Amino acid sequence: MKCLPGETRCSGTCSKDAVNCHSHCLVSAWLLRLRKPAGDLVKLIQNYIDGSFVPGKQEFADINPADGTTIAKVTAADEAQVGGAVHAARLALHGEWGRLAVRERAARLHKVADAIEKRFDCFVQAEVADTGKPVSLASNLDIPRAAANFRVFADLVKMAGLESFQTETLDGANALNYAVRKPLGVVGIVTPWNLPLLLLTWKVAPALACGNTVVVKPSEETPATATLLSEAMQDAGIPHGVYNVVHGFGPGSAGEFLTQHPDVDAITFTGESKTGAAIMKAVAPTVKPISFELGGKNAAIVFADCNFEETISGLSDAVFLNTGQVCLCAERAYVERRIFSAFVEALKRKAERLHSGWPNDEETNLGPLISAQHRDKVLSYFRLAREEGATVVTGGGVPKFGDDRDHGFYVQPTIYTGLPETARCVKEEIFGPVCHIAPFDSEEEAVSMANDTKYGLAASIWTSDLKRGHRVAQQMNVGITWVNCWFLRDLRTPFGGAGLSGIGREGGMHSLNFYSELNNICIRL
Ligand code: NAD
Ligand code: 6OD
Repeated sequence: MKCLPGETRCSGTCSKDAVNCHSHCLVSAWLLRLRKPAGDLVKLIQNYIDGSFVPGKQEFADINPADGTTIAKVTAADEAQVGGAVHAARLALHGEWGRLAVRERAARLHKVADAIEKRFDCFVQAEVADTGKPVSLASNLDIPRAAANFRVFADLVKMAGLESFQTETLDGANALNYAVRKPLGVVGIVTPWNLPLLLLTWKVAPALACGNTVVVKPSEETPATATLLSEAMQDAGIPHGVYNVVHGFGPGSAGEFLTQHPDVDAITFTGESKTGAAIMKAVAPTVKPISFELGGKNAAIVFADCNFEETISGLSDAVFLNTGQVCLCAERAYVERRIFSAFVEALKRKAERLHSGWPNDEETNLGPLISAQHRDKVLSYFRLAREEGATVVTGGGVPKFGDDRDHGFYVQPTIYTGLPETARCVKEEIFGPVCHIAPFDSEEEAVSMANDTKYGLAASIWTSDLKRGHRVAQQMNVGITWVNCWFLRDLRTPFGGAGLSGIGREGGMHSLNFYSELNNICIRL
């Protein structure tokens, strides 16, 4: 693995491998961190605008959630630089990128996927350092999915057809209607920190496949892999200005500068519901297409006839994967009363066997939360649950390690029972490794409790009776329902949420339709 361009001092031509390079190379910094004491490896993560890495006007710290150390400084784009990125993206629409045939665009997107795979370890280490997630998760989910996002949408756009109609009007005229697909233009993409590269590429890949150019604003907590992706774009021959990255925060910073910018043609956003509301206000004056993937308070319904072992294993993932920081995680489980006690006991045992280790330890399957601020929020819900009358089955606090992890942002995997359905801990998204389990007596009651939420992202149903699986799944007021599985993804399927969980659907043709402007052409025959 060689040094990367884009750093303040590295030209990108350094011949040393990452571990031996002492220049200010982004990825080598993280690899070296594994061997050197903290504090001497502060690197600079820059914006990527019109094919160049540029420093911004203000710096902020990129913190490693596993031990609270600063792993890099990030330089935030000011309003003029965000405007510069939008301008570069506008010009690039009319350059080489705009003239490419669809098959050539698709070929370049495959090359982006190749470039991600070539730098696989760099991406994995960058994601692990930024998020504290277990290396096994970054290597098996986040980074492979990022490459897959480019491959799937590259292939799909080549196959995509559009509807046509032969029309006979009442007065006997004949016409042929057919639609053509054009890019929307400059797409602004704002993303969160929980699955940083996976969620960013989930939007960048279809946007580029449809011929758009993009300005992305990754989360301030996880700036690294979006920046590394710039280098994959360069490797793949994506022209300057097609992919731009601006760093910073939300209000009064790069997020707001981008979403308010009048020359951005569409906004696609993943994050909290209340941020979605703020962005809706920001885009309203210029009336542009929006796609929102927002929060959730997802339910799992477990029937007594489920395969018990498989359900415990599936639910353990659904509650604790990525330390519960997946929008699809189940924070509410409804379990048929006959198996309630056995189920609570088995999930407790599973939770207590999770290993909260260093992220780069292969045995680790529970990392820290993303930040001190987020941990404060999760701990405040742990306190609230007690005040609301919960029984703490397990967890509810902070683990003690006796090493530098005590400066990180870990919490214990936590299970509660005994809360009323009206409790705030049952109603509000916590976004941590926590679940409330309640018993039910009838299918109707389970459906009614699961649907009693303002969110509507995902649900999972666990039963051996497939007829019941279909019946219950079809009554869920959500965008995605899994039966006897969770987070099993086919990227061609619609993805999104109802209610507070989002607006619109992405995935497969839904993404291609969002990222395209359709022009219907009617020809009188
Ligand atoms: P967040 O809303 O705080 O931040 C997301 C992004 O929005 C960040 O880049 C942030 O800087 C930016 N932002 C914040 N305020 C802004 C503003 N006023 N204008 C423009 N940009 C702004 O979310 P988060 O804490 O990063 O992520 C966690 C949340 O995301 C959870 O609620 C989770 O459920 C949700 N999420 C949803 C999905 C989904 O697919 N539905 C996926 C992942 C995460
Ligand atoms: O798998 C996906 O495509 C996707 N958008 C997952 C979202 C996970 C939320 O944290």
